[in-house]
Amino acid sequence: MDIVIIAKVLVSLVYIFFNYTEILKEAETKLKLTTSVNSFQPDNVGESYEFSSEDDSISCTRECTEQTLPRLCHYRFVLENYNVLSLACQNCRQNMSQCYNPQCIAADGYERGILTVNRMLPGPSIQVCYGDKIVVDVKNEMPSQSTTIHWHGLFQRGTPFYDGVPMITQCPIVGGNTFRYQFYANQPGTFYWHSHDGIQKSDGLQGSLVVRRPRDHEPNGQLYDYDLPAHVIVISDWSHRPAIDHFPGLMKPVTATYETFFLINGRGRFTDPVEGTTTTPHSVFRVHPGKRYRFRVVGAICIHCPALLSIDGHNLTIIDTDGNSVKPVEVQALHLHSGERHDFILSATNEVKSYWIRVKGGSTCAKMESSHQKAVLQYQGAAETEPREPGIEDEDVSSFGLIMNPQNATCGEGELGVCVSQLEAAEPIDEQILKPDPDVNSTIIINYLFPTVKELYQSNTFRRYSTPRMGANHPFHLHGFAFNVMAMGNLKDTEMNAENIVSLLKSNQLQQSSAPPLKDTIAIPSGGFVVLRIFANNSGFWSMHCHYLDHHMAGMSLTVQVGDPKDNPPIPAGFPKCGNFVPLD
Ligand SMILES: *[C@@H]1O[C@H](CO)[C@@H](O)[C@H](O)[C@H]1NC(C)=O
Ligand SMILES: *[C@@H]1O[C@H](CO)[C@@H](O)[C@H](O)[C@H]1NC(C)=O
Ligand SMILES: *[C@@H]1O[C@H](CO)[C@@H](O)[C@H](O)[C@H]1NC(C)=O
Ligand SMILES: *[C@@H]1O[C@H](CO)[C@@H](O)[C@H](O)[C@H]1NC(C)=O
Ligand SMILES: *[C@@H]1O[C@H](CO)[C@@H](O)[C@H](O)[C@H]1NC(C)=O
Ligand SMILES: [Cu+2]
Repeated sequence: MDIVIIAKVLVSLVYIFFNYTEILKEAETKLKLTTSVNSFQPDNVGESYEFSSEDDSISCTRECTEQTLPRLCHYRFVLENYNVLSLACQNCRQNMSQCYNPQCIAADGYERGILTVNRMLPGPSIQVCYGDKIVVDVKNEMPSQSTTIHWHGLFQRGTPFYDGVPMITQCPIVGGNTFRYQFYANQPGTFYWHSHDGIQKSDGLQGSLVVRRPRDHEPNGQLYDYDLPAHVIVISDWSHRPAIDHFPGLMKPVTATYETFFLINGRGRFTDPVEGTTTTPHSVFRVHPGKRYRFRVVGAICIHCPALLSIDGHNLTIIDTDGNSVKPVEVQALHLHSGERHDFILSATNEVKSYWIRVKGGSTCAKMESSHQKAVLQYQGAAETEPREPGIEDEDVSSFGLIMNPQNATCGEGELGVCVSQLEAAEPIDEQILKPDPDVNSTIIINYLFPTVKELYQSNTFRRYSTPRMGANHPFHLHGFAFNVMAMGNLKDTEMNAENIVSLLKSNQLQQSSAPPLKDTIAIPSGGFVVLRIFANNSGFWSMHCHYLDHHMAGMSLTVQVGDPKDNPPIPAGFPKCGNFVPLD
C-alpha cells in the first residue's frame, strides 16, 4: 500500500524578515554582557536532581524565570566504546548499591559492549534556559568510527551547519577529532540529541535536551507546580546484541537473541529464561504528595517498537508535543514513536506509596515477551521504593482506556484514542498556515521496494542491501522546522488519493483540529497519509526521513532545500570539508 505524505510548503516572503548575521550579533552581545562561566558543564542531571541554589550558580540546569540572565553552557562530550557492567560496577549484580558507582552502567543487567558519551547511558542531559548559548565539544574517541550529533527538534536557525547530518550539513567527525557545535537555545521545549551517523544511537549515543522558559510564559504553566530536571523520561529500545547485528540484520535470528527490550533512563531489568529476573535498579521518579508535576518524555526509540507509557493509579494530562504546547488532554496512556516527545502533567494526589511506571512495546514488538520495562513513581514518605503490586506485563492495550497517539492512528470511527491531528495548538498559529492555498505543494509517496535476490546479488555489482519488513507505520522527522499537522487519515477502503486529499483539505473536510498542532516528528499511519504545512523561512538543506534506523539506512530519506544556497547563513571560517580522492592520472 502506498503511503502519502502531502507536504504543503508555504514559501512566500521568506527572506524579507530577517538577517541571520544581525540575529547572531544581537545574541552574542547579550551573552557577552552576562556570561561569567566558561568551564565545562557538569553531567549532573540525575535521579534526584532538583533545583538548588548551590548548583544554580554554576550549572545551566537552573530555574528559568523572567529575571534569569542567559548563560554560556559549555559541554564536553567524549564518545567511547564502553560496556554495560564494566569493572566500575564491581558487584552490582549481587549488591544493588554498587550499580550507582560512578561510571557504572548497569542497564538491564545484561553485559554487552556499547557506545557512550561521558560513560553515561543515556548520555548527559542538556537542560538550559531559553536564550542560553549551547556549546558542545564532541570528541570522537571511537577508533575506526566517524560520528555527528543531531539536536533533534532544534531548528538551527542561523546555524544550519550545526544540524549534524553527515555529508549534508557537515563532514563526519573522524576518530580522534573534536568538533564544536554551538547554537542558541532559542526554542523552548523537550528535545533530544543523538548520533546521526550510521546506527550508533542504537548502541547508546543519545540523551535529552530541554529548554525551559519562565513558567508564566508557558500556556499551560498554571496547571503544574514543578518542572524538575529529574522528571525527564528517556525511553529507549534496547538489545542484547550490538546494533550492527540488526542492520542489515541476521537471516536466521534466534528469537532469544533478537529480542527487543526497553530501558527507562538507561535502567531496568530483564528476565532470563534460565537465570530469572535481574536485580539491577529501576529508575525512580520522586514526587511530593498533593503536587502537580510536568514530566517530559523522549521517545529515544530506534526501531519499529513504539512505546506505550502508563502510570499505575494516575492519568496523564498531555500538554505538549515535540516542544509545542497543546490544549490539555487527559488520557490513561501515551504512545510514543521513534523521535517523538510528549510532556504531561501528573497530579500526585493518589495514596502515598510507590507506583509502577510501565512501558510496553507496540507494533512489531507487541507480541515480544521481552518488550517492556518498568520504572518507579515514588511519593515522598512512601514506606518502600518498589511497588508491592506485581508487574503485569501482558495487559491488554484496550484496558488502558484513552490512549494518546494510538497505533495506526487515523482516528476514524470507532477508534479509541486521541490522534496528534486532533490536538489543538495552545499558541496562536500563523494565519498564513491556515490559508486554503499554499504557495507550493509537494507530494511524497513512500513505499518499499522489494528487489529479488537475483537483482541484489549479481556478480560484480553491489546493490545496497536492505531487509524491509511490512506493516509498520513510519515516523517521519523533518529537520529545521516544526510542521502544522493539517490532517491524517487512512487510504484503505476509501477513494482517497493524492489529488483529492488536497481538495478535501481545501473544502475543510479533512482537518481534524481547529488549531492544527505543531510537531517535528509524525507517525504516518500504515496505509494512510498525513498533510503537513511549513512556513519556509529557515533557509538551508534539511533532512527529512523515517526515524526508524533501518528504514533511514535503507534510503527512506530525502533532503528539503529551502532558499538558495546564497541565502544560507555564512559557514564558519575553517569549517572542515571532506571528499573523495580519486586522481585521474
Ligand atoms: C554493598 O556495597 C556497598 C557499597 O560498596 C557496601 O557498603 C556494602 O557493604 C555492600 N553490601 C554487601 C551485603 O556486601
Ligand atoms: C482518570 O480518568 C478516568 C476517565 O476520565 C477517570 O475515570 C479516573 O477517575 C481518573 N483517575 C484519576 C486517578 O484521576
Ligand atoms: C518563521 O515562520 C514561523 C511560522 O510562521 C514563525 O513562527 C516564525 O516567527 C518565523 N521566523 C522568522 C524569523 O520570521
Ligand atoms: C496547490 O494545490 C492547490 C489545490 O489543488 C491548487 O489550487 C494550487 O494551485 C496548488 N499550488 C501550486 C503552487 O501548485
Ligand atoms: C496496524 O496496521 C498494520 C498493517 O495494516 C496491522 O498489521 C497491525 O495489526 C495494525 N496495528 C494495530 C494495533 O491496529
Ligand atoms: Cu519507516
